[in-house]
Amino acid sequence: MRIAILGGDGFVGWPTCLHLSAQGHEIHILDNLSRRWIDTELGVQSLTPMDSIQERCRIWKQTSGETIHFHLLDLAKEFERLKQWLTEVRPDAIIHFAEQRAAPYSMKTDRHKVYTVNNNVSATHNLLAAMVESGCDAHLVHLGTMGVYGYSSVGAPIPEGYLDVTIDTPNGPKAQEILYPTRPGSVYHMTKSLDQILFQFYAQNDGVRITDLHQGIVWGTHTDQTRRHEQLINRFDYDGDYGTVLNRFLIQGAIGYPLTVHGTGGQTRAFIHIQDSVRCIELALADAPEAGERVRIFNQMTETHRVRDLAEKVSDLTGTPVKYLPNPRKEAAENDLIVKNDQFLALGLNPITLAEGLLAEVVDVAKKYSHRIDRSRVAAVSAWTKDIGTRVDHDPEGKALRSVS
Ligand code: USQ
Repeated sequence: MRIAILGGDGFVGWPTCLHLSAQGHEIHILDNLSRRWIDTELGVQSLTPMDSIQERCRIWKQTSGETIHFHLLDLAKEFERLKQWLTEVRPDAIIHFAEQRAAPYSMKTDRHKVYTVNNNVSATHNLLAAMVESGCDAHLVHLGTMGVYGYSSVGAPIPEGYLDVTIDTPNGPKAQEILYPTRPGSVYHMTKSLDQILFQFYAQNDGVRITDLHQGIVWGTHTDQTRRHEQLINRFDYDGDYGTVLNRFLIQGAIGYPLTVHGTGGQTRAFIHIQDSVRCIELALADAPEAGERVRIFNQMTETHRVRDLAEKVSDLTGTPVKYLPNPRKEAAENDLIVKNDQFLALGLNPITLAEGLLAEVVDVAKKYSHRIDRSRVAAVSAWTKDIGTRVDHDPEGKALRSVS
């Protein structure tokens, strides 16, 4: 297949490009490299030394013999160029990662909220409108998030996107299937909720074939392909805005920085290893819906864990203590979470779980590159509300945080 990977320079995008290229697909990355600019804005860098996208593609060609094409394009701002590109290249499938993906970054200031909404919603809508206008009938696979469901403790398993409900009508109760009601916990998660409505409309109105992957928190760093050459290494975020919880704990464990549990650590979240993430995308690609079908939604996760249990596990592995901190986020202190993921299991996913070996591999990577870590950027400083901001003002090492925000 000829596959366009939008946001193919990112944390899950890059290993996906390599995984699908290794299978013989023709890969085209479209990316505006905004993630690299955000590193510059925040004054942080990936834990792992990351080459330019052109250099990464050159090394992949040298290592595998396969070509990955790179196109510098801003989806949210360059609608006409996008339309022209789709008309000329006519991909069979499009994988859409090209959104600002960090919840803390999206809550940082009003400017970051506006940027996240403008960028994410425009990127998705431009893509859909351009696909229709250019007559591109590619299967669109979007990276959504488990966070669209919210984390209230209703107690029922979270279904894969749709909920069967009964509505009272004057003629008696009627059964209906609706999109699971969204309850986003950040501006970032809200944009993915808005994406769902855009997809529902374009699938129903124009017959666009869409799969939306509601992904959990990705952990790990290497995949089979990124291991093949030092310069194919994946990016790895540890800072308070872009680092995600398990990877952060593993890095903190590696450098002896007290593990930063927010609140009681009673938050339960869904997780998936990066190797499974790229495998799921491959499975979803091979199972495209027909034109006119409703959006196909998968829960892309393999297990759920409570934050404090993860911290204890990493603490046991590394000997670094756990520190319970005021939570910079507005979220339920404790929640349960049961998630259905039957569709990927039925398609043949054999989940990688939190094996000690894989946790230790991440700790080893973190130790290898620990000289690149700026300890002052580890603490999470982006507060969800102004009130919370005044309460969250010291990192686990006792330093004032406001001065570095
Ligand atoms: N947390 C800590 N300590 C930390 C960092 C986080 O206790 O040092 C807690 C947070 O308060 C939160 C939980 O861990 O309760 C998860 O935080 P996270 O930063 O790992 O994940 P989140 O903000 O939800 O976002 C990440 C990705 C996002 C993806 C989402 C999947 O950045 O792109 O969509 O995970 S999910 O969470 O399932 O919606």
